[in-house]
Amino acid sequence: MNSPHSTSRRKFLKISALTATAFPLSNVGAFATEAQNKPIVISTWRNPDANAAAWKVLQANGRALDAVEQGARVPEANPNDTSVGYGGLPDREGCVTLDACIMDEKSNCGSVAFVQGYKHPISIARAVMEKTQHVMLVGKGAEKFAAAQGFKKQKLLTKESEKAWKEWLKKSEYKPYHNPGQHDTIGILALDSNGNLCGACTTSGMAFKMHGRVGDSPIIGAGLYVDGEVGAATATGVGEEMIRIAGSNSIVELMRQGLTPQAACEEAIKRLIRKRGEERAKELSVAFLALSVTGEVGAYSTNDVFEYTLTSPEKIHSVIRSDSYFK
Ligand code: SD4
Repeated sequence: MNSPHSTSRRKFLKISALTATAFPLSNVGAFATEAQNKPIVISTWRNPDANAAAWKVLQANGRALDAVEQGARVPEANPNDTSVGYGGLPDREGCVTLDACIMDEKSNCGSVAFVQGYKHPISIARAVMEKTQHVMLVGKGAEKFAAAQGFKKQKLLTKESEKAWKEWLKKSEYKPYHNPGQHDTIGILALDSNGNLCGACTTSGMAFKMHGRVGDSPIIGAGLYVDGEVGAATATGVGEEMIRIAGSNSIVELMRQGLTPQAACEEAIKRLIRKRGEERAKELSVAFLALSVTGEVGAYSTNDVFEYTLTSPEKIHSVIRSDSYFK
């Protein structure tokens, strides 16, 4: 009889063999030389205003890094976006705690997690990247750093979010596994006209999470990964799932082996579903978005609620429905 290990090893070898045959490793690096340098921005969910802010930077021949930061700052400042920044839904203790990270074409990166009292964690993450020797600062340390950098402290809990929290407290049921359509963390990827690829991701995390919980969004490799020679990926949904499979990094590595961004996103979602089993995975809302250094886009999600916003010279802030595993 086969052990479960030998079965899954065979499955793995089958997948690896397919990948290797279809996409020989000699393709590595091909992306960089074929880049057409057409600017493009993609972001998770319906985010035309964020894309517009990023596009403004790219149209002025600016850096992809500035574009993704400017884009991410838009939902961070919007009180009606209850998954990001100001107005984000709080944890179960009523605290709005924010996670964010940013990464450039040379794999420089900065990240903050469990930050309270600052509206723009993405800009604090960028300051971590550019002004410290570290990649990640969390909690009080990140807040102390933000204050020293001149970021202004402010209250992030709006009346509406406080009301939603008080309502939640009545039953205090945390159901992150059945929440389709409720996620609107922004992951934003941009390619500038110099062929540089950068990404940013920012969120207030899962509503009513435990105090101190950190999701995938500030974790380099889980909620965001960028390799300027290959491509970039970002994620939204139940963060614990993306962390388990190092989702965004896995997608970029699959692209390095020659998979299209679409095929790579699909493989990451299928990997997650194989591990969870279809029954349980049906209740998981997870989506990935990817961009190759040649400007090719991929998007795939577990359930059919995910959409993303694309801006290119041909398509101005178009909202596109992603394909999904469960229809
Ligand atoms: C998290 N991935 O903290 C985030 C949640 C999310 O829209 O995507 N919310 O797990």
